Amino acid sequence: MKKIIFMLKDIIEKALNKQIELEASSSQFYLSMASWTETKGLSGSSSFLYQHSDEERMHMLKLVKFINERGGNALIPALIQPPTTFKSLTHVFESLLEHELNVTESINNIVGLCLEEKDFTTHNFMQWYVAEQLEEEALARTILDRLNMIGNDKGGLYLFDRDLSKEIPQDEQV
Ligand code: OFO
Repeated sequence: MKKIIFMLKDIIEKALNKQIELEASSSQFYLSMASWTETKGLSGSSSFLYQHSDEERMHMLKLVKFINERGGNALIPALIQPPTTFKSLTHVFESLLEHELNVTESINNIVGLCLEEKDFTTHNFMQWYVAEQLEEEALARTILDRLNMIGNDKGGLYLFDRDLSKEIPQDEQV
């Protein structure tokens, strides 16, 4: 039998299920970016993005478990086709940052809702996502700064791509 600590309010459950959808869409979007960069020979960027896609799936799973453990029902969303082509590597990371900003807004809305509803357990759970968004946005901005510095320099792009693969822990490389 499930150990239920407290029942989730419907309004919170709905918001968390919407977040599952958003994390799943992040995973799909970054998977598409990974595949596109792979076809362009950008193997470092591609490994980085495959890994990022896996992380987003983990973010989604954390929410699934949380909802179910609290007596709710996690809803697994249908897959939506993400964009499949990009103008450049800079465009990839600009899209990634834009997507992350939307995710942050959604997380902040849930945190606000938790306070309104006095759901301090979910509020506490969501703090992990708040911290994660801070890291993800900072990383995306750093990557974009580097790309903007490189501009059209092919040698610089080669080194950038090689270095990006080094940011992935060995045991997590795809
Ligand atoms: Fe789940 O952190 Fe990005 O989207």
